Amino acid sequence: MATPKKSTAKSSATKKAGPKKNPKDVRGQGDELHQMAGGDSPPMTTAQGQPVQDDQNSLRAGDRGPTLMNDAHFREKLFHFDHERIPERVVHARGYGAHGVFESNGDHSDITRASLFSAKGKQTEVFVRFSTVAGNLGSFDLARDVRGFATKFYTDEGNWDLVGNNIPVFFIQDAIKFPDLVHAVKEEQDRGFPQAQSAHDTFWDFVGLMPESTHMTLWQMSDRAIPRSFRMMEGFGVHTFRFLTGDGTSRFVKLHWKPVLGMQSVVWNEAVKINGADPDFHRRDLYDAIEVGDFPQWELGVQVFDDAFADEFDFDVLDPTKIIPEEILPVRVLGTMTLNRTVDNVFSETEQVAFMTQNVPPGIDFSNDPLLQGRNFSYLDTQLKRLGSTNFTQLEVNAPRCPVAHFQRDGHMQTAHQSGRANYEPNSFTGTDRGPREVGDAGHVPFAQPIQGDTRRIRAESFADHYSQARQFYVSQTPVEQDHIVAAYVFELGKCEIPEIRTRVMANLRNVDETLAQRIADGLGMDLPAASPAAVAARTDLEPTPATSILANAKDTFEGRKLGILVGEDADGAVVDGLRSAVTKAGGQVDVVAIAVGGEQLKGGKKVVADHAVAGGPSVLFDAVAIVTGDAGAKKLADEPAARDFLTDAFTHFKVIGLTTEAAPLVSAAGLDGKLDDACLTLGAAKTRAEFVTRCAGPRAWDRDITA
Ligand code: HDE
Repeated sequence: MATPKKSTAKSSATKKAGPKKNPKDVRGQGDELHQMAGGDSPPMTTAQGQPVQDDQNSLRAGDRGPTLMNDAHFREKLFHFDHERIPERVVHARGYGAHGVFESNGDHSDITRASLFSAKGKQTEVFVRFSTVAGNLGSFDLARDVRGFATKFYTDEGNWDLVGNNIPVFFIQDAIKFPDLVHAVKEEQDRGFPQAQSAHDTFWDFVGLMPESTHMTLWQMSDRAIPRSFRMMEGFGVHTFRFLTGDGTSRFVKLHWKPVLGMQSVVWNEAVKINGADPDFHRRDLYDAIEVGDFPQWELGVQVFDDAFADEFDFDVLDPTKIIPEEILPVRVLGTMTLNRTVDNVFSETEQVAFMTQNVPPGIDFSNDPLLQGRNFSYLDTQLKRLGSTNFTQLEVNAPRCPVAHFQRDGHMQTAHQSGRANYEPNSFTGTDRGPREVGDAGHVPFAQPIQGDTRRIRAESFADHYSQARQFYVSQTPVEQDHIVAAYVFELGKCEIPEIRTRVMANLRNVDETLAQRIADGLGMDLPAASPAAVAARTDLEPTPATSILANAKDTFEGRKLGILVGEDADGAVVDGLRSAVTKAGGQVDVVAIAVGGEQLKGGKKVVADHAVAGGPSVLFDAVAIVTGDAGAKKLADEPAARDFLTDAFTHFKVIGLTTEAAPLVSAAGLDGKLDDACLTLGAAKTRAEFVTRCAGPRAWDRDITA
């Protein structure tokens, strides 16, 4: 039995009261470590402002006695810690936010009186939160999922929340089905998995039984659901909204965000590996871009139309499972948003930001889209549940930047100084005692819509066509994108354990496109079932809409993208430096990867510092790669499994690859002898480096033969 240590400190209970220094031996190494950490510190206080004597040791009765309940600092510290978590969002739990500014490109008062669009150059502060839908807060960024794209505009006539997605249509037509949809896609209740995945029985069970989901499911199986970066995805308001002018004229609008960098996505196998290598890939990308001053930008635009135009379509513009092709109705750009500031504190800002579709300033109003109407009802509840007080609008990230004046009072965590005598209206006081008054037509005047009809639970017949636009989307994709859609269905349905669920989805897909259905069935190794009954057969005469394709609209640029240079021993430093400057000139970034993160010895003895060890910096983290090595380094790289994977993955992910001639042993070890194509460029003199970077700006090598 161990002998109890003898106490060296005397009991303070018998001593005179007064400030006392802790004996050094009680703090152990604490003091020294703190000194090593260095730096000037402000005095630590409790939340009540009292200076803290000791933050290392709780208050004890005697040297080895029990902890005392009158240690207010300890009690407060643990109390606060125990309450740190608030409920995560039911959907869109995993998100990342940033601040920025929206600038109007002109006076758009011909379509809306919304003040943020009233003059060229007018700036409005914004906060944006991007998110995945299904995964929990701690899930990974590259899940195959819809991305939320929610923007809060702090306009001078109150906040406008544009709570959109990166896919222009939705799974359901009526808000009453939203809880069912979300239950189906989230982890299954009897097992608690899978997380952040639609590839499971309950999701496909639900959508297989809901033909209205088919259109969105096609988008979700497309590369839109695995974006390369938040900075490279479009955003959509999804619903039809209304814009109102000063004279009360109403027009319908569909809202669009267009990324200035153009659209880019990753391939599925890459997404799967990114999730392992860097689960925070998207948030890191956004954070890094803003921190280096490479501010992401989007143009905000609208498709504007009136009732007569809406009536020309077979479908209903109130149906959120439909788009209006941009080829038929082009997007009118209203201005540009720039994200230029990362958050200071993720909890206070990104977690506590409260978006609500019903937040609209004068000049913006709603249509009768039943999904939008349901959302307008729902979002307020969520905020109360999550933020715990009706005063959530007073949190800095949610507070309007324009003056706020009303007679709403009190409540938990009220921080506003609501002074003056009258807290009701009407009142006969004057001056500061009187309080605010309504402003009539200067306020938010809702669109005066005549309403008639019987009270019924109905789905309008104009909402019945579930397949025409699904088909239109599929045929509008490039062959490469169609391949990806097929592969995604094969992957997802392959994860379903109940064959009938798979069969039902396939029966729906036959209504979309026979070739699509056949290709998926072949991939799954199953026979095609009979088509499910369709209320309205898919129209085959709709013109394709190439605006929905990512690849058909990709920009020829390396801006905002990243080259990974795998450097081997004895590499030519001039090639590394030359690539770095060429990429920087093209607006991209470079990360150096080496066998060890400490870096690599270059020819001539200089050392290059690495950003990643190759085992932690696989090629999936980069848009294009270069292998720059000397002979000795090439042999070492060839022996290193992670270096071989670096090259084979880049090759099978269709990436542009640059190689110095010395890299040949790695090429052989990666099994690529005789397979390098014209997107694999030899690196050497400045000219070859420039050609390589130009090629990197182009598309991936989609025609590459990646079969063994
Ligand atoms: Fe949401 N949605 N939603 N949603 N949604 C939420 O609100 C809801 C829908 C969207 O970054 C929740 O604050 C209902 C469509 C985004 O904070 C919740 C219905 C679209 C975000 C909620 C929908 C969206 C949310 C969860 C059907 C695309 C993240 C936490 C009627 C146009 C916002 C929260 C952020 C968040 C309800 C459908 C987009 C539960 C009831 C359609 C981007 O209130």
